[in-house]
Amino acid sequence: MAANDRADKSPGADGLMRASLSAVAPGTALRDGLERVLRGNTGGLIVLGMDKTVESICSGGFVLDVEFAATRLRELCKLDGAVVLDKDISKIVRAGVQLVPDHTIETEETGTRHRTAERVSKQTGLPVVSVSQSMRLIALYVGGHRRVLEDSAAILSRANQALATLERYKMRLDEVAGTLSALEIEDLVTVRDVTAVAQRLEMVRRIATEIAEYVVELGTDGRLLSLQLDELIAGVEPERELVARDYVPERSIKKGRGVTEVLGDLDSLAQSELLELPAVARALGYTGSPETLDSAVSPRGYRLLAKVPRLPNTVIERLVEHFGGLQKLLAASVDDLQTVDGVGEARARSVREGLSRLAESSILE
Ligand code: 3AT
Ligand code: 3AT
Ligand code: MN
Repeated sequence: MAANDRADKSPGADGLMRASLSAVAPGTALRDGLERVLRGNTGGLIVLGMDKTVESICSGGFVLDVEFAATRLRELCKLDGAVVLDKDISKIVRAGVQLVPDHTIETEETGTRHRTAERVSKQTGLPVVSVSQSMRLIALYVGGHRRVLEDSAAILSRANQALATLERYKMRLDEVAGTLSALEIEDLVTVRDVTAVAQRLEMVRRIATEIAEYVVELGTDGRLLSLQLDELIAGVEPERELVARDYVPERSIKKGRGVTEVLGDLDSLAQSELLELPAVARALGYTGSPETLDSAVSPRGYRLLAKVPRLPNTVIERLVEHFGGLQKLLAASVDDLQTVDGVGEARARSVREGLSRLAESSILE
C-alpha cells in the first residue's frame, strides 16, 4: 500500500475498519448469523452497537435483551427493519426498527437499506452491516468506507499470491543482509549497501502488513496463513531498528533526527520512492547524492552484537558506547572487553567467541 493511499484515512479509521473486519470474520458467531441471513434471502440491516445516537434514530420495532445467537439474528432479520446489537456483539437489543438517520448526510448508495446503512455508520461512528436481498452480498460500512465481505477462497487466493511475493522479497533481503554483515566485518560498507538492506526490509514489512490484513479478514480460515506469515517475518522488525541504530549519522542525531525519526521516514516513503535508493538513503539521514551512495560508512555494531547469543541489551549498549564502533569491537581482546561495566570474564569470552564466529561465517564469497 502506498503512503499516499494511507494519508487520506486517519489511523483511527483504519483501526476501526480492522476491528470491524475481525468482528465479522469467518469463525465468529456474527459471521455465521450473517451467512444464514444471506442464505435465508430476507436481507438484513444490522447496527453493531447501541448508544444515545443510535437510540435517537430508532423508530418503532421491539426492544429486546436477548443473548446474541446466529439463529436468532436470522429469525429477526425476517422482520422488516433493522436489528441493533450491543457493542461487544453479545446481545440483541432491538429488532424490526426503522432507522431514521439525518437525511442530509451524503450517501452514494441506492436502495433504502443501503442508503440507511451508510448514513447510520457515518452519523453514529459505529459499524453497520447490510445483507442485500437483491444483490446477495454482505457489506460492512465503517466511517464512510464500504467493504464487501468476500468468501474465504477468494481472499486466500490473493493472500497466497502476496505470500509468494513475500517469500521472494525475504530471500532477497537475506542476501543483501548477509552481504552487509560480510562487508561490516571487512570494514568495506558503503551507504549503498546499507540503503539496499533498509529498502528490502521496508519492502518485506509492507507486503507483510498487507498479508496481516488478510489474516484479520479471514478469521479462523486464516490460521495457516498467519503461521506462515509469522515464520517469514520473524526478526524483520528488530533488524530494521538495528540497521537504523547502526547507521543513523551523528549529524542527524545532533539535529534531533534519531532512530525513531528515521524509522518514521522509512515508513512514510511512497511506494515509488521506496524503489529509488537515493530516496531511501535520504530517509536514513544521508544526502542521497551519487557520491554519498558510494561513500564509506561504519556500523556502530548493534546489529552484529545482537547475533551474539545471550547478550543483554544493556550490555550491548555499554559495549557500543565504550568501543564506539564495530571495528574496535572486533579488534578488542578478552581483557579489553572486560574493562566494560557488567562484562565479566565469562561474558567477555562469549562476546569474543561470538564475534569471531560471525567473522568466520560471513567471509565474502
Ligand atoms: P410491504 O407490505 O412489505 O410492501 P412494508 O411496510 O412492510 O410494505 P418494507 O419495509 O418491506 O415495507 O419496505 C418495502 C420497500 O418500500 C422498501 C423500499 O424500496 C420502499 N420504502 C419503504 N420506505 C421508504 C421510504 N421512506 N422512501 C422510499 N421508499 C421506501
Ligand atoms: P436490497 O439490496 O434490496 O436488499 P435496498 O437498499 O434496495 O436493499 P430496499 O429499498 O429494497 O433496500 O429495502 C429493503 C428493506 O430494507 C426494507 C426494510 O426492511 C429495510 N430497510 C430499508 N430502509 C430501512 C430503514 N431506514 N430502517 C430499517 N430498515 C430499513
Ligand atoms: Mn431493493
